[in-house]
Amino acid sequence: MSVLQRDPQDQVRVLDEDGAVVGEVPDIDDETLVEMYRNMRLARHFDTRAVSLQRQGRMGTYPPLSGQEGAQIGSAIALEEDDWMVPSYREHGAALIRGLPLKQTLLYWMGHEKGNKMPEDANILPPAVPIASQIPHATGAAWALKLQGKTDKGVLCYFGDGATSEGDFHEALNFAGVFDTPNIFFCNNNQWAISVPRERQTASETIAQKATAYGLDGIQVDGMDPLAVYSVTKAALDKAKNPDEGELRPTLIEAVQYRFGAHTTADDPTVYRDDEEVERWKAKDPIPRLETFLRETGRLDDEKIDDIESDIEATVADAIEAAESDPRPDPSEMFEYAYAEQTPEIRAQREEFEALREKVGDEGFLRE
Ligand SMILES: Cc1ncc(C[n+]2csc(CCOP(=O)(O)OP(=O)(O)O)c2C)c(N)n1
Ligand SMILES: [Mg+2]
Repeated sequence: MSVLQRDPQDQVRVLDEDGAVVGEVPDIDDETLVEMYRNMRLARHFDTRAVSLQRQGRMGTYPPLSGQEGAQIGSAIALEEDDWMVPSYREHGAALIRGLPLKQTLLYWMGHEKGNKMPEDANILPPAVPIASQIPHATGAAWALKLQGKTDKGVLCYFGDGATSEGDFHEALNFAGVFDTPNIFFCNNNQWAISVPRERQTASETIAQKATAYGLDGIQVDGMDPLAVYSVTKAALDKAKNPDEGELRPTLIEAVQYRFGAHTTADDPTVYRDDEEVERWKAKDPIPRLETFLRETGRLDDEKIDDIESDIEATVADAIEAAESDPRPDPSEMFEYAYAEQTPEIRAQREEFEALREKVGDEGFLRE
């Protein structure tokens, strides 16, 4: 029976908090398992460095991902090359797996418009900051694939628990059910939408159960268990591409997890949540859990971990160096990168901006 055929209240788990096996270990080769671990460590290290760059005034506002590596890497690794990823603004780890270089993520948060320009072959959309706005885009992209007869590709869309209160979420799921599109809707339920707790977001017992209203499978997974996340995402992708008779393609996955840090570097979480809560969730940290499993099954040892550590430190340092040495962007770049061909409105705005720049000079924009 598919892992998706269960009650939306029945959370899927593979590893417990101590890394012991409590469910069905997915069929993943040893190399990919170690890659999963390496990328989770890389995402954590990148995150720590990014927060410190912001604190040093070397980067703008940044949304940290620590605590969410299991959900991001576990799901992204399940994608095949031709699948699509539609992220929110916190998916730096998932995006890296899809082929978005760390330098590009840094440029985005350093305020370079070029940070919006996704590599052509990575099949990923740019970060979406307006909450839930990316979910109808994901349904539209999946519908387009279906209309083109390309249902061998799935579209994995990430959003937060707060996004499920937006109309866009409901419209996107409803449409996906009616048009039977190859979508995986992946909710990163990290318990908070800035300072609004999960229980103020919805009276539903789970977010996964919201799928039922749209006729879709809804599945809750331990989002800090990368193996469980991989299992459900892989099953949802397989079903999106190749449903059984009577099955609908789309799935809603609720990955239950916690963000260890602030909402963004502009937020102070100590004013709305207590240390005891943070400590309770830190005990579920996805990284040591996977590490214990990999060590105990002979896939990882001290020597390999040392190699991984020095490799990720060098990788992140190189990305920072590359991003910081990128030339300062030209202000006109703000009109680029959103469309393959500029719309008449954007062209007109650009012309107006350039004429004004000519007239008053760049200094003129800085006057009070
Ligand atoms: C449409 C819209 N409304 C409000 C905001 C301001 N805002 C930014 S993040 C956020 C909370 C989102 O929480 P959630 O969906 O749980 O995602 P998380 O940040 O926890 O990953 C809000 C309200 C926004 N960006 N877009
Ligand atoms: Mg949230």
